This record gives sequence, structure tokens and C-alpha cells, in this order.
Amino acid sequence: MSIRAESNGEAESNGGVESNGGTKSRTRAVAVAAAVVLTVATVAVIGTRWKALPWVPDAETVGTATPPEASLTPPELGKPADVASGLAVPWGLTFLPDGSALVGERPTGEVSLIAPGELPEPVGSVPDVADNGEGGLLGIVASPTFEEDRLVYAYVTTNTDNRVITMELRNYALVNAREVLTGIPDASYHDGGRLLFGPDGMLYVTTGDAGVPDNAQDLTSLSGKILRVNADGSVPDDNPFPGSPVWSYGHRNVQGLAFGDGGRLWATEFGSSAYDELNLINPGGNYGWPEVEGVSGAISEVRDLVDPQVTWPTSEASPSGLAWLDGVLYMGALGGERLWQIPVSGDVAQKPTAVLEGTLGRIRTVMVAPDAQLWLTTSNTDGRGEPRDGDDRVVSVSID
Ligand SMILES: [Ca+2]
Repeated sequence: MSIRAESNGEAESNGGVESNGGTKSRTRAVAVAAAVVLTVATVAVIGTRWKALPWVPDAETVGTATPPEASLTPPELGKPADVASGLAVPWGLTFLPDGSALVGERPTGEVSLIAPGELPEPVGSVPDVADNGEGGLLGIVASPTFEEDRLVYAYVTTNTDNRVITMELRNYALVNAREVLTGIPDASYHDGGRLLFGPDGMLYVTTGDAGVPDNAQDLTSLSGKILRVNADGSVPDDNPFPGSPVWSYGHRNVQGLAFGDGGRLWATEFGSSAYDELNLINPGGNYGWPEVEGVSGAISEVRDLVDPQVTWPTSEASPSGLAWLDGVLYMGALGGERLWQIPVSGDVAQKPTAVLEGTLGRIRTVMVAPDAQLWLTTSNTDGRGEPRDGDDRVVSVSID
């Protein structure tokens, strides 16, 4: 495995310029309608060997998605204000019912309670965290019934796997760690790691391909998926693949989830070297990786793949966190060092607008606070950015 090829993983550096090779060769082709027919026929003959076939995409559409002009103007954002600073790669962040938040530091596993105007209050470290490349303490989410059960869920890279655990927050300390979902493959790159409870009360978990792209297409592997489990980790009866936690598959590395109007689930996805993606997630959907990065073109004639609604060059995005507020998705960009506002009309994402360029550096996580401000975490101390004084930080941003 080439480190260079995989390290575009988050594609947080300058991948878009230097390493388009593989994808371009896959997507740069001549559109010939007859070839589609030929491909269909050939696939029909040799069935599951479709992957090895040369296919001829539509050069006009393959790769990029062109969203429609937004029918609503995204709101103006206020100036970012520090909530907490001096943190080591803050990753997961979750609000508690009193309006404070828990934030986790990826490499150390330390968790702190934070609130505007107050110093961070350490509440302990998540056990067994392995500081492994992109892995470590990743997503954190409070139980929807936190006031009763005091449960906090965490997505953790250990020495053996990625896993979801719960802990209880009691007297300003995290205690009683328990396993919820184990055996998610881990690697130095592509560990996924976002946790989110849906309006259906289910826990959604994003995973990466962990450096084995084909596993994203393997429904028996937990790699390269969005998973959906009950709060205790068991498989819901109404998942698309009976007995399986898999909710959608064919993902490379998803680190952003948000539920929008209509209970629709949106997800960000790191491209390899060409096209980052915003996807609307359908249960059971195949999102194409590793056969397709970006929009699939002619291969969709022979494979039932779900195309992204918006794509970006990796240099402008490398998207991690995602949040929804009042009809707009907010997407944090690591390599792109900006925040993308993406208005949504019904189930269609509209043309995105970039804000906060050159302001905060790499943006990892985006959350909506109970008072409808955005809270963002930076990721400038992870070795891929240029730390500013006080990095890394959690900031609040008002929305006019
Ligand atoms: Ca895709």
C-alpha cells in the first residue's frame, strides 16, 4: 500500500494538485453511447466480474455534480468567538441539555466540559485510545435520553479495532465504559468516526475503508459504511440488510452526518484525489467507492449507484463535519480551510457558498448549539495545518 495514495485519505493537504493520476485515468474518457450498450451486454455475460471491465463514462458528466443555483440566500455569519483554546486536535463535540458541551481530543482521548466564558473542565480520558494517524478518540455524542441515563457515546480507535463505547458522566467524571459496537476495521487512514443519533432514536456511525477500498463494497465488512444500530448496539429490525448494521455502503471515508428536513440524512465524504462529495443517504444505497469517485456517469447504466449531489475539488473541501440549520447544511473543510454553506430545497442540495476562508484554518467539526449558533472545532495541530496562537480551538459563530 502506498502511503502517498492512501494519505490523501482525508486529502487534507494539497492532494488535488499533485495526485490526480489514478482518478483522472479512470474518469477521463470519451463518451460513446454505443460503448455503454456494449458494456451493459458484456456485464450481463460475465456477471460479477463487472469491476474489471473497461467502461466508457460520459465525459460531460463524470466526476462533478453541478447543483442548481440556490433559491434562498444563505445567512450571514458573525465573527468567530473562542469557546475554548489550547486543545490537542479536538474532534468530537456534543451538547448537553444545559447548553454546555463535551469535546474530545483525538490523540489523547481526553474529554473536557466546555462553555462560553469558562475554562475547560477535564472529565477524564476515554480508555484504550490508540493515537494512530487519523485514528484516536473521534466522534462523541450524548444519549438522546442523557438526563436519565447520563450516557455519552464515543467512537474510539484502539490497538485492535475501531469501536463505539458508552460511558456515564457522573460528578464531572466519565465512568463505566462499556462496548456497544466493536470490530470496525482500523488503519492509520480512513477511520470514519462520526456518531449521530437520528430523529428515529437510532445511532448512526460512519466508518472508513481503512485502507482496503474493496471492503466498502463488501456487505459483510463494517468498513466503508454508514451503520445504523439501536442505542445498545443491536441491529434494528428495519435495517435494509436483515441482521446487518449496514445502512449504506460504497463509502471511502465519511466523517460528517446531519439530519435535515423530512428526516433526510446527509453525509460528507472524502474523495481520493479529485472529488469530495455531499450525499443524500438512502437506506441500502451503494455510493460507488471504489469504482467511482464523484458522479458515476455511464457506469450507473449497469450498476445501481447513488451519485453525490455536490462535488468539490479536494483542495477546496476535504470535508469533515456537517450540520443542518434552517434549510442550510454547513460543511467543515479541512484541506479547504473554510466552511461551506449549502442551501437545500426539498431533497436537492443547491449551489454551495464558501465562508470563513482564511479565518480559522482547518475545520473539523460543525455543530448547532441549543441557542442556534454554530460551534466549530479546528484541526490545525494535527500535523497537516499551520497552528495559530491558541490552536486548536472551539469557536462559536452566530448566524444572522
Ligand atoms: Ca460516491
